[in-house]
Amino acid sequence: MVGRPASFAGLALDRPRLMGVVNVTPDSFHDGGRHFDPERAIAHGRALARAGADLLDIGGESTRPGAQPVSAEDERARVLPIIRALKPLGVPLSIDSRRPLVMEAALAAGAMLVNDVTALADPLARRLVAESGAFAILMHMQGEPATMQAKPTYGDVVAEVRDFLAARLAQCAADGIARERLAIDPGIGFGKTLDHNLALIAHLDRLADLGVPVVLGVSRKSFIAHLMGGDPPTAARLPGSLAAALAGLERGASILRVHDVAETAQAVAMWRAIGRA
Ligand code: HH2
Repeated sequence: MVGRPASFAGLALDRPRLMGVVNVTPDSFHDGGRHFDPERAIAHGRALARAGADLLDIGGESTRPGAQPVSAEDERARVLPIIRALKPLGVPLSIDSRRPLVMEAALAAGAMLVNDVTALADPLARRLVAESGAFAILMHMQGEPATMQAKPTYGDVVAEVRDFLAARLAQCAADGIARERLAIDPGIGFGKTLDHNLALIAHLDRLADLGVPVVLGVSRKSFIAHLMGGDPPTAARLPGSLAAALAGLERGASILRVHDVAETAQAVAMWRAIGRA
């Protein structure tokens, strides 16, 4: 058991931090199309910051199951105006991308954090993060978004995700990225069944033991619908999202990646107050 990290991306981790999601896409699984218009994306980012977001994660490509990739040029054109407009807020900005070209442009425009669902698989991405001094989130995914939910298979999902993230942390260190600049994420819903997702949240402490901050993204995801044995639309998945988020905090998550910042902030405030009482 190692001590918990004190800070990440300039934020003290003495309390849970909320990363608000700004999807500048037509097809994201929950809010696709809602903030595709740049003015709407910018207004949404500002609203999330007012609601208490500690970080804003800006994405220009959906990675939902079955999503088709977009070109790096299109992705860059979607996110850059949003990053430039939100920069003056003073809230740390994250670029949610797996493409070095997009990451590089986003960092130049004012982002300080790379959130990569491929955990910096591309050596160019690792070099970029090392040379720029940016922060990065390494997320686990089995397969590719287009096919990852076809047949997710693990022996021991918690051990395999932990081993993957430990190996990628070591690779990043070998490539010159300071450990203090890295966080890890189990990648809920990325090549995982309901049982895989539940096991990863239940045993998140085993990831936290790696000694870097743990990011958890459960917000509105389909495992909540699967638990209920049907398909409640994403609009009806807030209660399950909040319950899973608090369970993650109990087990060592430091940052929650959420669509609903105000609602999550209230749930976290109550959870903390009870913990202190
Ligand atoms: N989930 C999504 C995207 N990026 N990054 C991290 N670190 N962790 C996650 O759990 C995670 C992520 C999927 O959510 P969203 O961005 O809302 O949907 P889409 O990929 O359809 O745009």
